[in-house]
Amino acid sequence: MSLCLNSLGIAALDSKASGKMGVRAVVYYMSTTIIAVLIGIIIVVIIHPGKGTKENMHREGKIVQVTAADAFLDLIRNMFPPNLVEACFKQFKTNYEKRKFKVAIPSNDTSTMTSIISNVSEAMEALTRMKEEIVPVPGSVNGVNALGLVVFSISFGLVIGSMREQGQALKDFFDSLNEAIMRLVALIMWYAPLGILFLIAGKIVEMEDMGVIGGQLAMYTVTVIIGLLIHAVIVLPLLYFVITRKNPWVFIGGLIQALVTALGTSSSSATLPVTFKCLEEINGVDKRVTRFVLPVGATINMDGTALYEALAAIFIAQVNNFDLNFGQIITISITATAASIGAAGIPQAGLVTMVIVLTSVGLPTDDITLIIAVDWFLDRLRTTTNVLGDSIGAGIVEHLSRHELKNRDAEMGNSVIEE
Ligand code: DAS
Repeated sequence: MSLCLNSLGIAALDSKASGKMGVRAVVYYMSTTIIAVLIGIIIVVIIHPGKGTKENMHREGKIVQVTAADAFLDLIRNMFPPNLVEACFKQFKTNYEKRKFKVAIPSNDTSTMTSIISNVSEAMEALTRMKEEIVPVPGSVNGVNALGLVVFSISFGLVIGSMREQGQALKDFFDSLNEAIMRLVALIMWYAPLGILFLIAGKIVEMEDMGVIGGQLAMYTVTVIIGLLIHAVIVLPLLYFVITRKNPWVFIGGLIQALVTALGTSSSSATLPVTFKCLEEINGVDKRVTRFVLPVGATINMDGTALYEALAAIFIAQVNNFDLNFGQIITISITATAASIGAAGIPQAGLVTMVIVLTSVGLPTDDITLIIAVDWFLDRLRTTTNVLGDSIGAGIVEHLSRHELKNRDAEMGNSVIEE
């Protein structure tokens, strides 16, 4: 918490540079999260780990088997005057009859588009309900709402920055406090490998107690691992190379300690101090960037979690023999993105916010128990992906902000010369 408060506060001091940086960071967060969700959906549909073992789902209204054309045209039909669409709908349907896609949609009257909207609003309502019921406040770390901390830190830093000389004492205080915290973290880091060893050893013992996991669950685990690997080993390094033209593997090599800590702790927030040190001291990323991008990223940018939630929701649908239609897939994409933003950087937060995704398409939330058995392991992998995404983001934002940062240095340099 104090690290977030300090680093964001100091970052906000330089409000000119941080304004543009903030926009670049948010654009990066959203685009990589959406790519991650798409990877999750594509990979689980292709591998299809969930065989319909549970009896067919009984939902209000009857489930009818219609072609994908119907579902898609149902979407279009409600956008144009009925007579025009009815005509082409009939024509399209006759041509399309041959290729039957198994798409199950509840035979309700509302159009797919409105059902997306109603599903998403229902999911958002589930999120607020969840805030009261299951998780005190998404994004909360040790009882403090990390998002609230982020907002306070930035505004506090902006205020100090506007105080000029009057704020100097506070700025010096936070600078030295930050230095002290980073030294304390360096001390703790030396013990981290030992702690990680015992953390994972303890979990492996637990796994043996649990006995062999079902074939479907094994396939599901493999599917998640493939999805996360595609995002972490292909998409993110490629994005870094395309934008910065630098070797991503050198950059990622500098992050090993942070990635191992993420693997061991399953917590982006707990890894944050190590991520700071790896980026600033090994990769040499400008502190004005890391202090802004990392705390916000650790709280709202969770590519691994987003990919996982979309994938797991579709896996649960498959196990329930429930074929999702186009509209429901869109709903899952939206709610998985929202759920990953709402998830805290703490162990298994992604499992909790999965409630939103399942609720949004009417899937049984108690089926989360199907995947809990392997979640302690998959959580480590998605947390590592989250930390990698935040770190690559810092590298990219620094590269895109290099001109502003140079100008700021020049201005600061001039002011030092003037003084
Ligand atoms: N463990 C969370 C994190 O720290 C991710 C998750 O639970 O999905 O990033």
